[in-house]
Formats: sequence, structure tokens, C-alpha cells
Amino acid sequence: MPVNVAIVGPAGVGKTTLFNALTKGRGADGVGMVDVPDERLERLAAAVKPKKTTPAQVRVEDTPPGSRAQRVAFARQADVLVKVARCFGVDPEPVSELDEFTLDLVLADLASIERRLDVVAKEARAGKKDAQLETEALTAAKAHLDAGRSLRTLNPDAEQKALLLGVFPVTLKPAVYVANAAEDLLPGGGDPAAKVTRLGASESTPAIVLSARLEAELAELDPTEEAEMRHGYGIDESGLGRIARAVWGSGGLITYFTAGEPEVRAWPCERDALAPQAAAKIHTDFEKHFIRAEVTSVDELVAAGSMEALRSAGKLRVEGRDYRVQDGDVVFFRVGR
Ligand SMILES: Nc1nc2c(ncn2[C@@H]2O[C@H](COP(=O)(O)OP(=O)(O)OP(=O)(O)O)[C@@H](O)[C@H]2O)c(=O)[nH]1
Ligand SMILES: [Mg+2]
Repeated sequence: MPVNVAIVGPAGVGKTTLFNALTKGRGADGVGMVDVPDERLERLAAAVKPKKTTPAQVRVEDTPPGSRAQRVAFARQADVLVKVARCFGVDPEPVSELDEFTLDLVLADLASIERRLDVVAKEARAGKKDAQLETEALTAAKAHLDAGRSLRTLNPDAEQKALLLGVFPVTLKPAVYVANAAEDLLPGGGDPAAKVTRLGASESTPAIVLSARLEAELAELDPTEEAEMRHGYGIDESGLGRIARAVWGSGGLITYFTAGEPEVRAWPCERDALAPQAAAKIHTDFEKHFIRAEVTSVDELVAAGSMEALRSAGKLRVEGRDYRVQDGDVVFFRVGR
């Protein structure tokens, strides 16, 4: 399952321009599948020389034109929000524009939480224990939203979060800020971008400075020209690469790899997933039939050239069902039937 990323934000901030940059103009109807660049995958492929190399993918969606309510509904269906802010053009006011946009999301969450509160508060009064806990969580969330703040900044604990997720709150979703900066202010983006970066820091949300228009132009070039131009702007990594890493970080994702003769592949996976759950990314049956995981690192595999070489040298770590798969692990899952 690819990760679902929605490009959202105020009107006219460069969302569609960024969408075109990320999808290299190949998106259709505002939806595009994007390969996530990962130098570890490239090194693995160069060492193993598989028939096929498969990167992790994100499904990127551009906000379709529509009413405020439709924009909120659109943001709801994503796994991670990429919130774009206008830091180019005349008198950019990225933070107040973002605040206004966030307020729409806050109000939408407030409405769904109030609806749910009506129901559970009655149950709580009737003495239902679960309903009392849920009422408490919802009441705290409501107070936070009433103050105009996203639920992400409430930092709910796991139990609270589980209760809140029942109403699919959009302001609890992981997010990444993109300060869409004027080209002549790159790589830093100047004052407006600094404001977005500070906003991100205050919410523990990553913020990236780029120019969507420049990224769209760079996406059309061949890799050598692109690298030269980036260098000229003082940018060392593509907007896509930086956004993907931020999306992984904010969304609580890691990448593990499988490296066989037929295919070398990157797998997105929730951080802290146990080995059988990680195996289920490959095939749902793998969770049930999990026997063990044989694990190594990208560097060791690159040095050895194949999983087989490491296995016969006794250098693959054997891990059981309690193992938490780590970012950068190269894994072979033993499964029964
Ligand atoms: N200078 C500059 N202009 C940009 C940049 N990105 C977008 N623009 C311009 O801003 C205008 C709006 O860009 P869009 O990408 O259509 O913005 P949007 O957020 O999709 O707009 P809506 O979908 O209408 O909300 C266009 O005229 C773009 O050319 C940028 O990085 N730098
Ligand atoms: Mg647009």
C-alpha cells in the first residue's frame, strides 16, 4: 500500500505547481504515483544486480478546486498532509494564511467532535464506563479546538488518541510544511520562509523551503543538468527527496528492504512494527505464517553482495516475532504455510 499524501493549503499558494513538480507532470486528474528516491536502494541494486528494482511509492494528490467543505473533506482522506504556504510574490503572509486554512480544519473537527460528544455524553450519564473515558478525551479535544488549535498540538497519549481517531479528526494527521519561496531567495527563502520554519518548530512539524516553480522546471531536465542547476542555487537534494523524508518522519514511517536475485525493493512500514506486521506489507499471509526474520544492514549486504553470501557465512541475524524492524534493515522473512 503506498503512502497517501495530500497537497493542501490556502488558495493560490502553488499546490498544483508543486504537484506537477513531484509527479514530473505525469499526474492525471490531480493524482500521481511517485517513486521515493533512496540512495540505499540504489546501492543495494548496484551490489545485488537484481532483475528488478522497486522503490517505495507515495500516492500524491492535489487539492481539487471546490468549496471549503470540499477542501476539508479532501484533506481527511490522506495519511499525511503537505501544507503549502506562499512565501513568494507580493507581501507574502504565509503564517496568517496558514492559520486561516488551519481554522477551517479545526472547525471541521470541532463539528465532528461535538456530534460524537452528544452521543457518548448521554451514554456516560447512563453509567457506561467506556463512554466516560471517551467523553473525557473528547471534552479535552473540544477545549483545545475551541482555542483554535490543531489536535496534533494537544499531544494526546496513545489511549486518548485511539478514542479521538473514532471521529477521523483531520487536525490530528501528520503534516509537513512547505514554504514555497521566491527563487531569488533560495536556498534559505528569506523572512517569510523563516516564519514557516518557526511555525513548524513550534508544532514539532517538519518544514521545508523550496520553490515549487523551480522544482517543476528542474524535474524536466536530465539528471546532470539538474544537479548543476541545483548546485547553482545551493540546493543539494531534490524537493521530492526532502519532502519524502519529512513525510516519513512526520508520518512515523521507516523503510526496510528486501534484496533477492529477482527483486530488490524498499518497503514503507510503521515505525516500531513487529516483524510479523512488517512482513504483512509484503503479503498479508506472511503475518500469520511468520517463522523468523533474517536481518542485516544495507552496508553489510553491499559488502557481501548477496543475502546468500551472508547466510552461508553465518552473518545474518536471526530475529523472532518480538523484533521491531528498524529503518534500513535488509530482511528475509521465513514463512511457513
Ligand atoms: N514565483 C513563483 N510563483 C509561483 C511558484 N509556485 C507557484 N507560483 C505561481 O502562483 C500561482 C498559483 O499557483 P498554483 O500552483 O496554481 O497554486 P494552487 O495552490 O494550486 O492554487 P489553487 O488550486 O487555485 O488554490 C501561479 O501563477 C504560479 O505560477 C513559485 O515557486 N514561485
Ligand atoms: Mg491548484
